Amino acid sequence: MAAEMITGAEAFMRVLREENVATIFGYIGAQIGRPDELAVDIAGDGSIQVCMQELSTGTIEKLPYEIIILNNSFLGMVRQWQDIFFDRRYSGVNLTGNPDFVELAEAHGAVGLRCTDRDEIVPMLEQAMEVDDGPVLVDCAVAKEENMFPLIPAGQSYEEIMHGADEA
Ligand SMILES: Cc1ncc(C[n+]2csc(CCOP(=O)(O)OP(=O)(O)O)c2C)c(N)n1
Ligand SMILES: [Mg+2]
Repeated sequence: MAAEMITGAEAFMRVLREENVATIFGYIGAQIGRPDELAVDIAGDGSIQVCMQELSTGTIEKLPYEIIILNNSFLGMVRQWQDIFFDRRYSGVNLTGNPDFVELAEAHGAVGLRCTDRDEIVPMLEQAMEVDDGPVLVDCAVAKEENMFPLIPAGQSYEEIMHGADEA
């Protein structure tokens, strides 16, 4: 779901997407393949846990990529479907037991930063981009239960597309 937030960015950056967990592993290959550019993984707090041990690869190989975690303490895309189609009967989606991602980054020899306020993000990203001898992980707290639209219900067509309240 995190990758859905990148709108219009294709003009200045290449976006790797695979399903909703977006860029699992892809950013490491992208960084190795294009050493003169900066690979940025915009990840969910669920998806990063599939592969975050690869931070050690970044440390060993001195890869400068950034991992930006949009941390909503949920498997948000799955939670959204349970919210809309299953009467908010949540099952297996609450990630309040998440590890401390900043400490995990540091345990892998990478730099870990935590962003809890919108005003912090720009200076924090600038700080992250100054590190060029290893990965930086930025753990960003975001709204826990924000839904993502548009959405097409399972088995239906584009005619049944659902828009959020803020969308035309
Ligand atoms: C390898 C893999 N396992 C499971 C899924 C199913 N899946 C799609 S989105 C999602 C939740 C992702 O949660 P998170 O990374 O926290 O992103 P959020 O939706 O909260 O932004 C899951 C489990 C998948 N796409 N790929
Ligand atoms: Mg999440």
